[in-house]
Amino acid sequence: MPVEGATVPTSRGIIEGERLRASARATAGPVDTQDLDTFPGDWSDLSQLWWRPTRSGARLDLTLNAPETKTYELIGYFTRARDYGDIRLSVNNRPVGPVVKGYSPEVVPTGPVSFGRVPLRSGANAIAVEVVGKDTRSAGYLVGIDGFVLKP
Ligand SMILES: [Ca+2]
Repeated sequence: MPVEGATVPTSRGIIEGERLRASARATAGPVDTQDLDTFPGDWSDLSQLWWRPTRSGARLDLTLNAPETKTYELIGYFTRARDYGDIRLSVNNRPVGPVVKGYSPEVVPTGPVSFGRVPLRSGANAIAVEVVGKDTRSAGYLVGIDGFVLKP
């Protein structure tokens, strides 16, 4: 946990990945939240949704709430590390690009990844995260989701 009184950077308007845990359903692997305050990096609220599947093809279903029915730019913030996999997202059963490459020799935030403009409905929308492979250097298929931003 962050030190009380310390400034925890929280990205403006972000839907924190770690707060999507209650709605998260995975076909394989545990889904937890992970504090990232021991790593040097700019994660929102210094915490992420941490999914640990062990193979390609595993899928994580999340519910993302949109304030109104309209087209938003969907932006995701993820984590890279030496044992992370590559993922593809689908929004309401429609695949969106790009594939997010998870491998890095160090634990680092990806920064913003845009999935383009996607039509969302007011309230619950289905976000599926599928592991589609990994870098040959990666030791695993882990996935870290810092958060999402819906840009009107
Ligand atoms: Ca976060």
